[in-house]
Amino acid sequence: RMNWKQYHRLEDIHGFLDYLAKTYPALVSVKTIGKSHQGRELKLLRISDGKPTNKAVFIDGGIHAREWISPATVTYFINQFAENFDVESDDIKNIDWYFLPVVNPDGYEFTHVGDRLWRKNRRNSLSGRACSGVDLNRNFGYRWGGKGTSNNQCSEIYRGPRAFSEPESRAISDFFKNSAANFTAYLTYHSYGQYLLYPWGYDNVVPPDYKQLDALGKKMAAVIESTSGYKYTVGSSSNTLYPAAGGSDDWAKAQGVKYSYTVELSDTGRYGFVLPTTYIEPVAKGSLAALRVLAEQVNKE
Ligand code: 0X9
Ligand code: ZN
Repeated sequence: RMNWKQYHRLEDIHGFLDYLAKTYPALVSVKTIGKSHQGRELKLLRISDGKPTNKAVFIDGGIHAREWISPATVTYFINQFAENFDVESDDIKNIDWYFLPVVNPDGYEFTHVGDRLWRKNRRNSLSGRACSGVDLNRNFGYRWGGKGTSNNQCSEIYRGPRAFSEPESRAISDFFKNSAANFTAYLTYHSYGQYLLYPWGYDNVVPPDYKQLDALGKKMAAVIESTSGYKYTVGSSSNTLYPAAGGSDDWAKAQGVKYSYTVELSDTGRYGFVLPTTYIEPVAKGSLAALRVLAEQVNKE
C-alpha cells in the first residue's frame, strides 16, 4: 500500500486517506470540500482528538501540479500523526490538523500521463482553446491581479478571469469561511528552492508582526538543517523570491491566520521539480521536524 519510496497517483493518495478514516474513525475523518474542473474530488483529511480547547492548523500541498515532493511530504505528515497519535507529543495532540494534500488533482494527474512539467490547473483543457490552465497560486482573493501575475491564458502565471474563479482555490476559501475552526497557522507546500517564505508575496512590504514570522521561520530552518542537512532561506516571499499576488499564503494571512508560510521544499535546482524518489524520506523528515517546532509555537499562542 502506501509508502514514501515512490511518488503516487491520485487514486493511491485518496485511497490512503480513506483507509485512515476507516481505520481510525475516532481520530481521522475525510471530507470532500469540492471538485476540480474535471470533476475530481478535493479530499481534506482531519486529525483531531476532539478536545474543544484544541488549536487548528491547515496544511495543503500540490497547488502546482509538477511539484511532486509536496503531496509526498504532506502525506508523510498525515501518516505520522494518524498512525502514531497515541505516542505523539501534547503539542501535536492539542491541535486539530487539516490536510489537503492535492489541491490540484487534474494537474497532478496530467503530470503523470501528459506533461511532467505542467504547473497550472486544467481549466479549458477540453474546450479547444489554444492555452489551458490557471495558476491557482495567482487566483486567491487578496490583492488579486497585482504584480507577478498575467492576464494571458498562455502564461504559466495566468491568474484566471477573476479572484477565486477556479473551483480548486474557491473550495479552500469556502472551507475556511464555513469552518468553525480558528486557524493559527497555514502552511502550503511547494517546490523547489529550500525557502521558508512568509507574507507578503504581493509586494515588497511585510506585515506588522513579521518579526514573529521571521523568528519562527528561522527556528524551523535550524531544525530542518540539524535533522536532514538541508539549508533553508527564511524571508518574506516578495523580498526573498519575487513579488507575486493572489497567492494562498497572502490570502490566509489576510484572513487573520497568524503563521502563514509557503514552504519551498528541496532541492535547490540540481533536479528541480523532477526530484528523485530517494529524496522523499529525508525531505519529509526534515519538514516534519519543522512542523513540530511550529506546533510548539501554535500551542503558545
Ligand atoms: O510562484 C509561486 O507561486 C511560488 N513559487 S513556485 O516555484 N512553487 O511556483 C511562491 C509563492 C510565494 N507566495 C506568494 N508570492 N504569495
Ligand atoms: Zn509551487
